[in-house]
Amino acid sequence: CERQDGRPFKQRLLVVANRLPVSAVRRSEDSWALELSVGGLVTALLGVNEFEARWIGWAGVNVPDEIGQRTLTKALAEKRCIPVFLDEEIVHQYYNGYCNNILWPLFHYLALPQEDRLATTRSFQSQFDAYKKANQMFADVVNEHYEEGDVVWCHDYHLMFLPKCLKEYNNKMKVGWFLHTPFPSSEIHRTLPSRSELLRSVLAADLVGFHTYDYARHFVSACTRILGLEGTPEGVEDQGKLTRVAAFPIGIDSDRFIRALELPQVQDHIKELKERFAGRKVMLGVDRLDMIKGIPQKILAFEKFLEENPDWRDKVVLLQIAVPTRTDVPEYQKLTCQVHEIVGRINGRFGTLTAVPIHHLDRSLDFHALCALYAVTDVALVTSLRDGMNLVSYEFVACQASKKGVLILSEFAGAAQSLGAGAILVNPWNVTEVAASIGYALNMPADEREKRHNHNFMHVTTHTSQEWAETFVSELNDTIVEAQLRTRQ
Ligand code: ADQ
Repeated sequence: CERQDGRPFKQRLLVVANRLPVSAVRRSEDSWALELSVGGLVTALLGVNEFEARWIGWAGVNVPDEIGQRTLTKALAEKRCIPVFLDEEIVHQYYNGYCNNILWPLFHYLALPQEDRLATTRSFQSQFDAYKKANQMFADVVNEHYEEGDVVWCHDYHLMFLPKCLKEYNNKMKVGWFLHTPFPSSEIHRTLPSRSELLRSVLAADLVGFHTYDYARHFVSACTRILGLEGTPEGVEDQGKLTRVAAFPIGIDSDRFIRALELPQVQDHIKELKERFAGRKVMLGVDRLDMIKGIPQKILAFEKFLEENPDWRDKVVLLQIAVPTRTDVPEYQKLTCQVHEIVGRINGRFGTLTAVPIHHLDRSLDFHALCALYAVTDVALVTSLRDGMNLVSYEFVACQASKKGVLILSEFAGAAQSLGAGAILVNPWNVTEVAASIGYALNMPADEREKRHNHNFMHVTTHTSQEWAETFVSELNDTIVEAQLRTRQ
């Protein structure tokens, strides 16, 4: 396709997510420092050349003044980013409240403590009102920048109300929505006071995507049981309008990891780590410090393994790298203390004057250090209590071409559906089972390790993030064509 001026035509993709892929720090009244934060979604879309992507989202800072908003908008435009300005009160009610205190635990099957449950019940309506207001603010910005022919891709549980707002502005807008977390069983979703409004709003989209077939099925059942709508193999039908619902499992940019292993600085890191842990097997956990990741359960399973296998005590080390998130939330502060307490107790119990069994870091690692760690690991431990997909397990596999280490993976992570044949699947709540799996993984013969690794490596290198993004957007384009065909018939 070409434009009239002869330049190749690229379809514009408006990616709408709660956070922009850059963090902004104010240097003076009218100057900003911007730092690109490379998360799963950013790297997924960086590799997609078929579209001209623009990002719309919150920059993570409160900018109450007109000069600040004008200068930040200008600075972000150079990075193809468009800001949505949310004030502190909205952020508190919409982001900390409704998104992180209500939807996040619910979608991960986590019950709130009794006192939080009562407080949440009291503040529910005001938080939901703020959620709708914030989603409307995102819609205003999308609508302002939308041009005919654009596709709009909304992301995650923060923006479930957005498809409806967008279609109210312009029914012809092509709108897709993708959920990065699990979608829970309809029995869980139906406990939400706003259950119907949220479902109806998501159904306004042309295409609704999830990581796994199970999540898609739960969503369709919720629409059937709660809204009384008909589920079809393609999606959900309401008065002749079909919303396509399907699974689009995300991947990683595996080449980026594989290439990084060749870099001299990564090779240096690998050498240092090998020397540091010579004579010991390395086990690794890399997680955001979040309740869904099952970090205490993982560490308790490791303790059980050491308890039952005294011969291994000075021959294995667990490196747990945990990036703190949502540090202002008391529940997360409690989790940090709990993890520190368990690690301290186990190191006191099994450590020696020269070595400790667990190295726990409360921080993020840079990309090169992370690749080196993945490469020297013998056994990776992913024990999420629930996880939409879990990209850490993919990243580990991508970096294991020479070592062929073992992945122990929670059956409650979406990744269990794609890497299950090569990984050892575990129920993270069952500490005895995880401890036994650690022993099995550490003693696994080389030919079995190789077979398991090859299976997963093949998957990770062929189901990439680029393929994920291209498939979703191309299917979104097709749904529109289908809809046009139907109206023409
Ligand atoms: P997350 O819950 O953040 O993502 P995950 O998929 O594992 O979980 O992605 C985490 C990313 O952060 C990975 O790229 C990892 O390398 C990085 N990371 C984590 N800890 C780190 C550390 N200590 N240092 C450096 N980097 C670290 C959400 C959902 C997931 C879903 C993704 C993508 O919860 O289920 O897989 O979105 O859809």
